[in-house]
Amino acid sequence: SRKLGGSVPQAARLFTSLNLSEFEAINRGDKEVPKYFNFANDVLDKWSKIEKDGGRPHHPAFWWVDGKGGEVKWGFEKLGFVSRKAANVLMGPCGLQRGDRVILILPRIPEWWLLTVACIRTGIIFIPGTPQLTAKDIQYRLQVSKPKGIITNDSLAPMVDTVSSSCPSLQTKLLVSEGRREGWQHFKELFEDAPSRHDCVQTQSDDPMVIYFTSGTTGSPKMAEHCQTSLSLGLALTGRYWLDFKPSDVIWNMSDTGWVKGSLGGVFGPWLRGTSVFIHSMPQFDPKELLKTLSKYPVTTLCTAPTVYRMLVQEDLSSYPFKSLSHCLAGGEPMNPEVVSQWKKQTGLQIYEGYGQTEVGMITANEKGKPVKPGSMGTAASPYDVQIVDEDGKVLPHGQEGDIAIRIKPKRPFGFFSHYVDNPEKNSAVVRGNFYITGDRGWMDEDGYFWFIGRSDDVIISSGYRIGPFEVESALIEHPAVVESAVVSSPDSVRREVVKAFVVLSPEFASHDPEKLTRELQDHVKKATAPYKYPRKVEFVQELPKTISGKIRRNELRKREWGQI
Ligand code: BCO
Repeated sequence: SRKLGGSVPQAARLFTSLNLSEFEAINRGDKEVPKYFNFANDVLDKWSKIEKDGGRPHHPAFWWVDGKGGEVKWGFEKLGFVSRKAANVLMGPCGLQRGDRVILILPRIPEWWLLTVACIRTGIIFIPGTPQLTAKDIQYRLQVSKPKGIITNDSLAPMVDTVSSSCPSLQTKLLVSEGRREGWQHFKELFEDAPSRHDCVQTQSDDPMVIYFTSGTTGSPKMAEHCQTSLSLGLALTGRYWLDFKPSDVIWNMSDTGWVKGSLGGVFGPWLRGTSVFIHSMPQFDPKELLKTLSKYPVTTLCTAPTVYRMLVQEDLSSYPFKSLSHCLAGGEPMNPEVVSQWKKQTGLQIYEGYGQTEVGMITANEKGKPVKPGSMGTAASPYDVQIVDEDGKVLPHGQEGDIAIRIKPKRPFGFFSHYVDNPEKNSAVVRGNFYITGDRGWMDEDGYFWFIGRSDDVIISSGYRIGPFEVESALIEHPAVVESAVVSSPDSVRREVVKAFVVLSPEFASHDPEKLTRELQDHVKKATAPYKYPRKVEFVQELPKTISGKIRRNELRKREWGQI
């Protein structure tokens, strides 16, 4: 049954309906965005009160397990208590203040949630990063975002220490681990001693809240900044009919803490609705472990990447009777219709695909209650007016391929990111006429359903990761064997597409064993940049196709990979 704690209690119903209708009015543009908003104060602390008054089902707001017997359960009241203490750690011994930037790189451990909420309480701008980042990635992030602090664990702290001398803005290093490290403050110790009283800062709705690094075709990742309301209200609301949360639901959102989906499906979306956030922290992804967890815990909603469903349908699903699962969501990359029907055949459950981006959240979705067209990304997610446009920004008729775009004029919709930080060129490059251009190509059918075709640029979407070819090429060129390389997407049955590198070798390496060299280059990339970007396919070539001016024609190589030429 979907109803864990019985019917939604009166107070909770009142809270969700009152606030959501107000927020939806803002979404539609019928109401002004409130001048002040803070997710911790205006949402979490309200749920804490409702919970205290007995108005919420009796299951945790946050429920974390590690599969080895470790378990953490916090109600909203406890979440408030621990995040206030953490807020005092940040503002007290760490010397951080409202408006300061902090890089937050932690795996899926409870401290990530509590420090995220603490940053919101204090108005500290947090910059999440995946724990797969390497020293070089961290150095780049430190140098361009100029944060005052960094929070990480003992696996990543040594990397930070190798690069922090080149980042003069950095004053505070906070270690989340059992052990200690010279030059780092120890979170656990400071947390124990921290007072539990903290007055949430009064943030304005348009104050910055979070910055995500996001990859593009050219250069290194760019900083996309979200304000206090865009992610926490706007994007959570745009995903509302897709996520379909009730306070009695328990969602397991599998996305990493470094991605916007980690916050949308693991913080803002569920907690806006009083829903329980469930996390099984697996050091290494394992489909069998995932299925065991769904059989053991009362997870009602699973949100994960299509690659995960592709891996799951290869398992014997009949051996894992799900305890409570009733709503399955997929996002981050396109889903294939065969997998949707295999999953439905074996589990009886529909997969609802959504399509979104770090910058703007959910763009289209297969919403609960609407017919699903397998293979389609669903219809425009409220309040976005999503269209297919041509190169002049003119709306194209149904059925015609073009750029997937969101109308931003005359009024920029609620939920949009504020801007790319310090990047006027990128800010103007994504606008064409009245539209924000997503960089994705697709078409819309006569019923308003969107169908994905591919990227209009060289970005690779593999297993839900957005990978910039330049980042992989930059890593490859550091290896002595590589004279030059071109990185493009290549088809793959599980990850839909993978990174493929075409490599021109230096003469000294030309006679090396190609298999050994492939592994060496792959390992090199895994060390030089976040490992998820490593080229799963490598081909050695004599030369790369180039334009007359000497620019590598990635497009030609990609088309070759996909059998288009
Ligand atoms: O596959 P390999 O074993 O060859 O390589 C894997 C790892 O083993 C390796 N690796 C990881 N840490 C390493 C390391 N190697 C050396 N040293 C380390 N420290 O690197 C490769 C990483 O690949 P992976 O992350 O794909 O691993 P895996 O285990 O195959 O995981 C599969 C998925 C599906 C669980 C994973 O790919 C995933 O989580 N994908 C989803 C990404 C996601 O959440 N995207 C959403 C972005 S936000 C968005 O789209 C906006 C929507 C609103």
